[in-house]
Amino acid sequence: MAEGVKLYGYFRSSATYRVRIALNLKGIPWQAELVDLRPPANAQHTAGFRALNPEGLIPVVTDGAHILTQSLAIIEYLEETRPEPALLPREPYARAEVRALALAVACDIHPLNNLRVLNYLRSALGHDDAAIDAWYAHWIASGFTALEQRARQLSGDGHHLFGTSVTLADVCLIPQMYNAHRFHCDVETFPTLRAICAHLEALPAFARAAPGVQPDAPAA
Ligand SMILES: N[C@@H](CCC(=O)N[C@@H](CS)C(=O)NCC(=O)O)C(=O)O
Repeated sequence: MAEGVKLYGYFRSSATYRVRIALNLKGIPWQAELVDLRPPANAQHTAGFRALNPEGLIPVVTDGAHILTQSLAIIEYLEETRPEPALLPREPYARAEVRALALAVACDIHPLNNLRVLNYLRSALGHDDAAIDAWYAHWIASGFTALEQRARQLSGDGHHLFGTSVTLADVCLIPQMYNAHRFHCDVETFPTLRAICAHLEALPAFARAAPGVQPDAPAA
């Protein structure tokens, strides 16, 4: 019998958080495999993990013999193999708009603030914590300013980034907002995004995916 879905990740990884939300929304049973990004473990750099993903990045999903990397590719794979409930609208223009919102987070905000980028700023370029926090806050503010404007245009009910049901765009927004809070970024000026997140965070699939309730999270 083929093995079920395994998710290699870490509680605080926002790209892993996206996949946890998608798995939960689709009701797919999954098993967590811990990849501890913290030193001294640095598990993403071990030979064993790099055999799964030479990029040294999480998440990785295995589905039977399939090894999948890149959170959005993973979620689109889940969408195609387990179509219900759909995370992408059917209509092509609407699909493109949802993907654009998701990519605005996953390609234009998140990579600039990823752990390895912050580590490089600190270790190789010699920046201190204040400079790194300023870097982080700058890219959150820049990305969220555009996203807030898009949300005002595209949300159908003030509870979803696009339309009136949960989409891939929401799956990407929530972990990015979590990161913004974690790095003490000012999100007061993004009321539409905050209202959307308040609604989504209370949904069971999102609540069960939250970093703080994962088995590898430190006890509160
Ligand atoms: N584009 C990738 C990004 C993956 C990524 O950046 N993962 C982070 C955690 S959120 C990571 O593994 N960082 C390890 C490191 O920076 O050393 C995706 O969406 O899966």
